[in-house]
Amino acid sequence: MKNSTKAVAIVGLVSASSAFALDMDFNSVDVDSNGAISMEEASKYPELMQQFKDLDANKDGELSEKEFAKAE
Ligand SMILES: [Ca+2]
Ligand SMILES: [Ca+2]
Repeated sequence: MKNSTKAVAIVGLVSASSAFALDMDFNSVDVDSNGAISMEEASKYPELMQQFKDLDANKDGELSEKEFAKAE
């Protein structure tokens, strides 16, 4: 019971915060096509920014395609 309530709440949050999580793919976020997503590029995607530091496994301040693949 608790889980289904939580799922409904999450669905509500996602639809309220627009659709960028749905069509966020590496090539479109990587505006300059250098193979890495800088913080500046990620800054257009608030949901990505929230995860940026966690996703940046090697702490170089950019997300490789492999690091980005872990984004939700
Ligand atoms: Ca880039
Ligand atoms: Ca990195």
